[in-house]
Amino acid sequence: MHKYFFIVGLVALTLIVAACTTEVEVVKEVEVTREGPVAAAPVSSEPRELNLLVGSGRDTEAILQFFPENLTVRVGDTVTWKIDSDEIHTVSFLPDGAPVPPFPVPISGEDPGNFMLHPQVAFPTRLPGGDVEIYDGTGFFGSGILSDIPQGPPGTPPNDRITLTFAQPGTFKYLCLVHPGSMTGIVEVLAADAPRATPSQGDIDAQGQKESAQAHARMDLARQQAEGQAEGIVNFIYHSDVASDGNDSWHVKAGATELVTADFNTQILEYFPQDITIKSGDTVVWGPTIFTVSPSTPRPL
Ligand SMILES: [Cu+2]
Repeated sequence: MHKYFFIVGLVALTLIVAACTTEVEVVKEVEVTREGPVAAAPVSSEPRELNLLVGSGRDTEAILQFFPENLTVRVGDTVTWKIDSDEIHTVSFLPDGAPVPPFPVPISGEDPGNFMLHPQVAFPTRLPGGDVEIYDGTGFFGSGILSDIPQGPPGTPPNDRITLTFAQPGTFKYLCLVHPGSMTGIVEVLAADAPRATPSQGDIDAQGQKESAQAHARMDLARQQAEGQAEGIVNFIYHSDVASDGNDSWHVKAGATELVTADFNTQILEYFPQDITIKSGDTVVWGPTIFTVSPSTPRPL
């Protein structure tokens, strides 16, 4: 395709240059060749090792997403997901039709008010130092809580990744058990000899970076909305002076997310505002984000 455009461009340039001179040389015969559709890259039967990232954002910013979210591999390929976020996540494949394990579960034999993390959420299915797990499309495979901060005794490496070798063709959905409602991904596994080309690590990185840039743009928008600076959004860090006792009631947002597109994958773990000055007798309500585009109520601070 490039060759075709190059030759057409060369012809056009020749005609333009010719037209700008007093002695016009007419090009009578030009050989233009068009290459056919780009041939699929030769299918490699060599198993590959591929890498994806889990989450994004540091400190008070958390993006609940896999980068990239969708991946196509081939039977025999090995995929590693590595945490890239201060927020904790999991990479978990559930058996078909299995319910999502709850995050906290009661502790057997203890007070009903005592809870613990569900073991499928907390712990990896691969034993430390064990062989890479082979995913055949059935059973439960999980990373446990991924974090780049070591959680064990001194010298213990962080549980910051999960590696799986895919042994069966199919389309497999996985999710984060910490954020099961908003953080999912798909691995499509082609047969080892399928004629379709699969993305290279470079393609995967490029797609991941593109999706990450889009997510960070939504994060920027979420902050603008939370601070009341986004177009069409009033500053809803406000106080109400309608209390019957004459005291003011203030609302402080606990956390923020991008609301116009209802994207709950970008989260800001801050209070808006962080600092507030009130008078004795006033009431402060910390609550979830209140969203309004009305310029009349609530009253801007
Ligand atoms: Cu998560």
